[in-house]
Amino acid sequence: MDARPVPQVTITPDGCGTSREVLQEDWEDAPNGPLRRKLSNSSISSTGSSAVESEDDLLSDSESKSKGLITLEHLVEVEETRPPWWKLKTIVQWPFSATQRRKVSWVQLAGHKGNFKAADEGTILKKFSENEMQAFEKLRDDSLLPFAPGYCGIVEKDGESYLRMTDLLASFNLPNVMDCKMGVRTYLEEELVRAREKPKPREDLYKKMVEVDSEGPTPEEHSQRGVTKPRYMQWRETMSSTNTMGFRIEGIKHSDGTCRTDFKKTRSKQDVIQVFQTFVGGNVGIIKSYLSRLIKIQTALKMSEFFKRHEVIGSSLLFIHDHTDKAEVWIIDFGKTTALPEGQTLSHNIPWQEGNREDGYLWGLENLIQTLESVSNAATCEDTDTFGTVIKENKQSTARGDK
Ligand code: I3P
Repeated sequence: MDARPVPQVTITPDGCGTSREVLQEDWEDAPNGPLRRKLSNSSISSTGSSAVESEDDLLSDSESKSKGLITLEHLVEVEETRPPWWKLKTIVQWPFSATQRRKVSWVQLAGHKGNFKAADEGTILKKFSENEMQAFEKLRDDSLLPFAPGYCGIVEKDGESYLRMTDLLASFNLPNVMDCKMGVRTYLEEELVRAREKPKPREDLYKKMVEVDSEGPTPEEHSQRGVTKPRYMQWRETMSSTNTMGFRIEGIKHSDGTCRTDFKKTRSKQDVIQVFQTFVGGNVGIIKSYLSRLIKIQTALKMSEFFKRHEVIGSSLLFIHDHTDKAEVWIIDFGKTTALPEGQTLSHNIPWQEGNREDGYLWGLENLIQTLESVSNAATCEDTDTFGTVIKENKQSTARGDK
């Protein structure tokens, strides 16, 4: 049988494989033991490739460390009877039969690598997190339910617990995927307190910081070659659009398999607009579908009892579209979503001050909607020569359908 080579997925090395091993001290320090560590599950991406011999090889991963959403694509020797880009939409279509095993490349845009495992068709398994499980349980009768992955319960596999959830990519054909981390803050207040009480400089975070900005660390941090986690997270927030816009772009995977995760310095409104513009390829239909879905999410968030009573940190909006113009946005990653004490609620719209637990989620969402509106206007306005700079006032609200 004739075998056809398929272009290898090209992966941007930035940020890839830069996460560190989990250290014993992380567990020891954790207020709630191992589960505390499991709460931490969202961040930027990494990529890798490996010859997969079994379902489990995929994620038992000596490639280790880093992050979440997984897509797989064939690299080589796809049989003639299948289209050249015959694709595993996600790990859920695993396993191959013995003769179908192929070298695959996978990419993760968000969440810690090694967190996912294959499951029955249409679902994926994500490493158990108490916070995430609680969130899914509480969302069962909340207005946000239609916008979060479907939750199918806890699954035990190889001595580990997983949450089974729907595979959001399963209904797409060669999707384009973008992960936007929401909110003005990406660390929990308790992480701040812990770092203050017992500062633990980390070399891996120092190195990641220097990689982006050699001037980033203070002289003291340079001499100890380490930065604490909240310090790193705060630096990430100021370098990106987290602080200024209440969301940031974490990673993008295009339908051709290329992946970008080098958005650590994507900060200005204009830069963010440009990234979105490239992502949607100027397709007004897709932009409008995204906008309409975001506005529905905004309405649901404002009605949501769950949202009112939770600090939502490190959660992302996942944008997915394909060449059929199908476009969806999903709320994902609840590993650092924590319930407030009884009786306390958040506005999600006012500035954070330590102690108030505000996360700026709604403010970020409003900015995200305005960003998409700018992209929409730019795509439809012939008079616009530079995205985000020359946008006609009277077109500002067209995407929302305002009169
Ligand atoms: C990571 C990112 C993640 C964070 C991770 C950071 O940095 O901020 O959100 O995980 O912490 O290293 P970057 O995006 O620059 O790679 P959590 O959100 O789960 O805390 P970690 O190294 O302790 O996993």
